[in-house]
Amino acid sequence: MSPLCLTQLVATEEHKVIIVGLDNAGKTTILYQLLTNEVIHTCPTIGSNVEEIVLQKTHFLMWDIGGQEALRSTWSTHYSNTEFIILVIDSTDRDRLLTTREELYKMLAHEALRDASILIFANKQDMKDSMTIVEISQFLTLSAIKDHPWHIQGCCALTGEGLPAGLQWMQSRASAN
Ligand SMILES: Nc1nc2c(ncn2[C@@H]2O[C@H](COP(=O)(O)OP(=O)(O)OP(=O)(O)O)[C@@H](O)[C@H]2O)c(=O)[nH]1
Ligand SMILES: [Mg+2]
Repeated sequence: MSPLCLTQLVATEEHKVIIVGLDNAGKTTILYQLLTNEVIHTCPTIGSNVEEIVLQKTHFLMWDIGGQEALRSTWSTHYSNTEFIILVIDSTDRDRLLTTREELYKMLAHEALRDASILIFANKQDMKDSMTIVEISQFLTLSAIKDHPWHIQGCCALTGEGLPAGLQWMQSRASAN
């Protein structure tokens, strides 16, 4: 293989990302806001959407997976080779934060996600009654997570606020590996 081919291969290395979280959290809205800088009209995702997002030569292949209860058991079929988990939380959904917490710890204990880093998007920060990053971090006991790199970022998928900062964290982790 010529050095040029090798350079091209390295330059197009893709980092696999799964976007998970309960239904209505805003996963699909986030994916397409990242891709197009626009808000798209979404329907509940049955199955998955996959898109490539490029940030400063870092290529992320992002799988947005449906979050309805009946679909959550299918998340694990997407786990192999995952480098990043993006967990999206509807910050107004106090009633289901416990369910999110259970799903988070189930994922972190999964063998196939042993080496994955986790970005938590506390979405819908535009809503008046949204929980703060501190509240969510405490409820999820994030500071106790020692075996996976993690980061929590507040965001609003409608305006895009907070999304670049989250992506930037992933990019810095991707180049650290
Ligand atoms: N106010 C507000 N609404 C949002 C935000 N992000 C998403 N939404 C709305 O939340 C609803 C659900 O968004 P989706 O992106 O379809 O949610 P999802 O997580 O993909 O849901 P499933 O596909 O069922 O798992 C839509 O009506 C979005 O417009 C946000 O930051 N603020
Ligand atoms: Mg969706």
